[in-house]
Amino acid sequence: MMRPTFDLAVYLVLDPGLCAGIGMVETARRAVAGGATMVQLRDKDGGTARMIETGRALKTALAGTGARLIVNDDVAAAVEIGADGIHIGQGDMKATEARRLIGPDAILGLTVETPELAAQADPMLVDYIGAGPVFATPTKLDHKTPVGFDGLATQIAASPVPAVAIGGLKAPHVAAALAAGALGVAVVSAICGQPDPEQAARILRQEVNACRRMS
Ligand code: TZP
Ligand code: MG
Repeated sequence: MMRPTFDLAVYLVLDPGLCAGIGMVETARRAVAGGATMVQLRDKDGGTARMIETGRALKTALAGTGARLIVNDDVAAAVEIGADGIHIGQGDMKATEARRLIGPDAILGLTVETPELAAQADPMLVDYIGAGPVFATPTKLDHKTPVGFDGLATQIAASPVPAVAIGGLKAPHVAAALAAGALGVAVVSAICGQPDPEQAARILRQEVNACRRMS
């Protein structure tokens, strides 16, 4: 087996609360139909059993779409689900430990909040960084200090691995995020809980595609 290829263009981070209307699986299904390229299962309060149940349903829903399924924090759940990868933050286990547990064939993402942390991302272990937060956001109340697009660019310039930008990003911010060096945008509330998650994802994807064509 080989590590799956992935495209950070439109990276949906699921939130159980914001997805309450139609649920996380249906939100992901519609977002991917609209052009989301990655889906992260992030369920801070769900516990491993609920992660596994939702993750299996997500895996079925995304099968054959080309979108990658990433699990936040919970390596045991990621392995059980057969997810494409895992995403960890600075407060979670070290990248060496995460890589050891998930093996060589899974994608490993790492959140960074400073250029120093970005520079420390080891390309032998880490496949991409989540860089930011660009803006303050009510979606994650304990987020670190927002860095804006200049701070984002500094983080990404320091990183030896590709980056996706996160934190309060909506379609009008895509161009600035990509100009700062991000390969795409990671979003929660720009898709989760939107009246039409498919269309919301489509607009984000069109923005990313348009910016990539111009660069
Ligand atoms: N990490 C940094 S900000 C954030 C996460 C998970 C939440 C982003 O949510 P939104 O709704 O896209 O601002
Ligand atoms: Mg984490």
